[in-house]
Amino acid sequence: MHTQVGIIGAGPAGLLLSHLLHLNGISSVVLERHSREYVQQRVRAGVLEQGTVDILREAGVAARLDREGLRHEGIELRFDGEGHRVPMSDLTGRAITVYGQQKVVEDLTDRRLADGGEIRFEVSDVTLGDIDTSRPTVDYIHEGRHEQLVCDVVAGCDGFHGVSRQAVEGQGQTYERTYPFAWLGILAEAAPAVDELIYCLHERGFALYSMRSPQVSRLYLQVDEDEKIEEWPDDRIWHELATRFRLADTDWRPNEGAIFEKGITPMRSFVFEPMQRGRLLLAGDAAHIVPPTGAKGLNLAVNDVRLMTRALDAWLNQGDDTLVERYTQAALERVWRAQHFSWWMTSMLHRFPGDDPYQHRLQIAQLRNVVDSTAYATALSENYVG
Ligand code: RFL
Ligand code: PHB
Repeated sequence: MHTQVGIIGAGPAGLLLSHLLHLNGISSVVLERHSREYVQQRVRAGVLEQGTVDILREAGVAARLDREGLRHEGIELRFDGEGHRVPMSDLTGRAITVYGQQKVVEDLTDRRLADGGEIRFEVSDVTLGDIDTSRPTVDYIHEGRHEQLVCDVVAGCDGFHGVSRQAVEGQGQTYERTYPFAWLGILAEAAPAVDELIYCLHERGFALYSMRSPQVSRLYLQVDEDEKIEEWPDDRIWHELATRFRLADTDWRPNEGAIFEKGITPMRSFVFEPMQRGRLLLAGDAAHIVPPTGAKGLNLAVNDVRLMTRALDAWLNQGDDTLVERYTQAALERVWRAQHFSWWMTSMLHRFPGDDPYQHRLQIAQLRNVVDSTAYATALSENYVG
């Protein structure tokens, strides 16, 4: 079977790429390892930058996002038992939208299928052929049969554990940092007790208050990197959240409710360069990941796809490969800014093993700078809203 762009992975990067290519008259086939149901219930990101929302709107896939997305104009930084609002929109003129990644994935899948797009779920043994030829191939197994895609270009959108990066791993450079802690995240049937996100530093570690809707809270706790989820019964989670979010001299605590999702996420920074080699281009988590503290992962994936669409449009529709050649350089500019921001937020807001009280006071001093100085607060806001 021939298609212009063979896309590996039906996460946000692969699905959005397929849709944007379609709008530019370019054909694609998406190959996904998991089932449609599995991909759509996978709980992940929640914060969309304004630029991400703009792209989804321009692409005509934001009807539900516009109805259900929660527009936020600030965040709270909480430390030393006090909350401090960072008025991001006043400082930057831009805002973020809280809208679950699952919903983005569902909206894009529905739209691709409604437009007659080809997404093959539950494929296995995806193998890339020679990417240095002008007709690269992708072999895979679907419904027990061996199939082959013959493409002009292969787009590796298969996330951090995918196969595309492996095809070029020996020919590039990786930059990596693993953090010595993880995030335990929950979804609960509980009305959020706040209107905006709270990023909180406590002596016992980081906590984050987020949400998915007026009825559903999304909360995170910093835990040890080798923490076992079985060691966190619901009562322990609520008790720890109440402790970390406590405001001095009050009994303020998150609203509690039935926990219907619980998971532990490792914290890692990773960049692979270059993001293009021969006829293979990488986008999203396949090429780079950030710890979730800056809420950047999904937004970077969307930015990569925006740049890749422009490059492939110029190449496949007009025969001009200049933008393809420049793809790595263009994408990495934002990637490294986001790497720095995510590292900075992570360092400022987490307890590291071996940290002494001196280190904790330094973190508090840094946070005070951010909330007291317009320059610091603006820098944080500009990076956060994107
Ligand atoms: P994905 O979403 O991992 O999708 C890759 C897809 O490829 C499939 N796949 C394969 N298919 C075929 N053959 C193979 N060999 C394959 N190997 C893999 C996978 O099944 C999957 O469907 O990557 P993509 O599209 O690049 O999207 C990246 C985002 O998912 C990720 O960056 C964000 O979720 C990160 N992230 C956040 N980003 C934000 O912008 N804002 C946030 O608030 C935010 N919070 C988060 C996050 C990630 C988290 N976790 C769990 C990692 C919070 C958490 C807890
Ligand atoms: C989320 O709502 O899942 C979320 C929000 C902010 C982050 C990370 C995750 O920094």
